[in-house]
Amino acid sequence: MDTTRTLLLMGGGGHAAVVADAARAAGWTIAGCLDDAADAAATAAVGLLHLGAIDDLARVRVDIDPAAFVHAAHGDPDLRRRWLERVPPDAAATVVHPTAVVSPSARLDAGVFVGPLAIVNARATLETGVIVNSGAIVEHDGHLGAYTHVAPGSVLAGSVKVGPACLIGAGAIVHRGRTIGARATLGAGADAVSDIPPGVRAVGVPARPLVAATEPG
Ligand code: JB3
Repeated sequence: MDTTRTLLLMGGGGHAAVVADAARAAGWTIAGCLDDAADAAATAAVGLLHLGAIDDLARVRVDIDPAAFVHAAHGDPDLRRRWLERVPPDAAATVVHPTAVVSPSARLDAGVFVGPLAIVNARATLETGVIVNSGAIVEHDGHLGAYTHVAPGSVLAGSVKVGPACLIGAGAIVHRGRTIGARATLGAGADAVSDIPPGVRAVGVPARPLVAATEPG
């Protein structure tokens, strides 16, 4: 275990607290966080020292440790992308909780987070900024597009393909070989027996696109 690495978090809310716990357990030293809205008291409440605003990244990194790694820790995929784009490519940290099981043949790109008790099985590929949250399972040959979030306890069976910036809700299931289109959302507990088209929000068992109620007319 390398205990010399320093990690700076972008974001100081709930997800940052989860990433900080995982990173500490994996041997990182957490320098603190950058957060625009939360003040020092708010980030201290989740155990993080508030070091400045997001715009302070370059200065703070030089001040604390020019070799410090950075992780964009926010649930919103667009914000995570915008933040990660500001991090020098060789400084973007992938954080894996030590209780997670990640196959040696899996590929994790920069800025990925894999939470406690998650499983990423053989030949799965996780593009940049992906979150595989607590206890989620990404089975063999799965592919997760950039900034997708697989929420706690969800299960992607073998060879599932998920596009970028998707949300697979807590406890959802995606059947073997199915495709979830870019920016789609699968609701908590949904059971995706079929492909989900891009941009669609699907819920239920079996999962069906959510259609907004029409105005009475
Ligand atoms: O579902 C789970 C297990 N985790 C969720 C996680 C993946 O995403 C969690 O429940 C939340 O839904 C979310 O966690 P996150 O992103 O840490 O949310 P929150 O606890 O609300 O903290 C967001 C932090 O980002 C706050 O401290 C904000 O001040 C800060 N922030 C800084 N700049 C910003 C911005 N937030 C927003 N929305 N926009 C900004 O520009």
